[in-house]
Amino acid sequence: MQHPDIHFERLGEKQEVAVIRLTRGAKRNALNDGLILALRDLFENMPEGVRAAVIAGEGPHFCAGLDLSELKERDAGQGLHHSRMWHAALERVQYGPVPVIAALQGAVVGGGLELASACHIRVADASTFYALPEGSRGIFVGGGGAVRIPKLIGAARMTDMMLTGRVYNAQDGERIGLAQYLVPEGAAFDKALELAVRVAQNAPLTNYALMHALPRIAEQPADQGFFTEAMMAAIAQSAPEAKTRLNDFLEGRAAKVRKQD
Ligand code: 1HE
Repeated sequence: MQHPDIHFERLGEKQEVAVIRLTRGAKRNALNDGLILALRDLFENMPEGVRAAVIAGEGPHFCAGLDLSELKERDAGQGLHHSRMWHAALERVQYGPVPVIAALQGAVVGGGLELASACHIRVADASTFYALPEGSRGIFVGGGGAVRIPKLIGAARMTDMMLTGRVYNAQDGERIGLAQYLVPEGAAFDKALELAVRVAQNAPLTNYALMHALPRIAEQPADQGFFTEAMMAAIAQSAPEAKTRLNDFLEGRAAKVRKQD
């Protein structure tokens, strides 16, 4: 994958983790159309053997959102298609081939928060702050934020962020559910990579179920959700890998669950 504003590399013992770094630091990793399309292409063509991904930004900020310099010339029809382009790209992140962990620092704003909310796990360092400045720029979210962000923090908090320009700091962001992990300043990437290596060790069907079945089940009425859950459970447990792992536990070869300090 070649794009001037994305650095792609593979890490981990078996090169099982894809690291995708936005390298447009001079523009605070603002997402122009080229970058959005490159992200889409990258997730559509993830190399064989990759089992988890980390997304990070170059410099002190994760992402300043939509590249505002590209916005001003668009009419309504172009705006619609532009938003749908973001949807298609971030859909590939959320429902793509592998779980994605966002390493957050500094600004996670506007479309940057939309990108982060399409990821499966968010790790924020202490410098992180979250905002939806669309409200004050006279626009609206267009990258799937209206669907994904209320699922994380509720519609009331998102409404407040957009109506008042409220900025959440790293601690409050973790408290309300914008990130699942809060780590000291500068530590987000290492923590995200550590988690990605761990996620990559799961049975692929378990990861698939979490990425593709769980969010759909959560949208279904309970009766249908229970049924879909049963289907997914049956498929996952029938895989040879599941049987091996269960035997490993029963024969004392697998790690037990231990209390964390
Ligand atoms: C940009 C952008 C951008 C920075 N588009 N160029 N997003 C926003 O409304 C956030 C706008 N950005 C900011 O509030 C600040 O830049 C930051 C808090 C992210 C960082 O501040 P700082 O002081 O570190 O950097 P800076 O000096 O403001 O910016 C450095 C350069 O990046 C500067 O360009 P330069 O040529 O003068 O050096 C900025 O113009 C440029 N830059 N952010 C374009 N966003 C699918 S719909 C989604 C809708 C949205 O995302 S709306 C929210 C957009």
